[in-house]
Amino acid sequence: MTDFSALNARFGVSGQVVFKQGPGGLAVVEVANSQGTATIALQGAHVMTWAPRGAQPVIWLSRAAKFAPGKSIRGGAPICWPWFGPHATESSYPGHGFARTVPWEVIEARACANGATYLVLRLVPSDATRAQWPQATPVEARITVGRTLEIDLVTRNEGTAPVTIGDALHTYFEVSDVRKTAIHGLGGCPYLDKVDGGKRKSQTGPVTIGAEVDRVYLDSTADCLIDDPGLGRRIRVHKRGSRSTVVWNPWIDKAAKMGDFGNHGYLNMVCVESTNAADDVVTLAPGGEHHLDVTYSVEPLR
Ligand code: TA6
Repeated sequence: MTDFSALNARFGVSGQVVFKQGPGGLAVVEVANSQGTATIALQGAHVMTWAPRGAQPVIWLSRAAKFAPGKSIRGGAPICWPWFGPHATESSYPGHGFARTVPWEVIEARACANGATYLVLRLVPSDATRAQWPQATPVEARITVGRTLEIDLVTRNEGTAPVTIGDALHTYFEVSDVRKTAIHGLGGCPYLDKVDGGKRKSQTGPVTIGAEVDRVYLDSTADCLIDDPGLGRRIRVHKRGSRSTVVWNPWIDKAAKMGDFGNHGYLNMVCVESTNAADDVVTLAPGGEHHLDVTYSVEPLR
């Protein structure tokens, strides 16, 4: 049982940060400051909502999302760690790793001088996580909520041998109509087309979506720009420590099978994921640290 009084006494920030019970009994942090608002589940350090003050939500959270201990939440910014996609050798291990379904603890919460709020959460290892990942690699999510949202996922290798990880911020974005959305920043990149048997292809121009899309873009380090004429806005995804990007929309049939997308939910979302996926894994030397550091912002679409 989460002791909310103790959490609020230790980490609450007057007028900005409150810990409380959220949907499905999950412990959440509600952040509200002069620049923006966010809700973050302690399970998975999962940013479920974020909006700059006075603006539309930027992050899509499924209306049919299920909230339960040990289950991943459909929408928000799930953290995939310490591998992306299926485990390389153990098919019984969870897809996208275990980080998004286990508890994280609060390390720090404070108001920043510029009015934003800074939080640090750390994954709590257990016998179950150690059985799948015995390596000594503490991982923290350093989250800044303001007019922009920054999530810096930091992995440190405290062991004596090199460790290879994959990771991602599998972020779902809210769009007015995905069929009228264009994603810039991936032109010229090679990609693995997972809806076409993993064939290697090359992107020409912006990515548009009118059917199921599941692609791993390689050599992708530029900002991704999600242009949404319906909402008159451009979402910018600026990343460091990631050389691949996944673009995903399940489209109607897969969304219906998943059971937590809601009716037509797939039309109002697109995942543009800042990843270390496929061959783009990260090897950390002993003592080494990796930052997957992503800043999300919104600008008017001209
Ligand atoms: O990142 C794209 C992807 O790996 C897809 O293949 C897709 O099935 C998805 O993520 C969602 O995965 P999840 O485990 O959250 O259902």
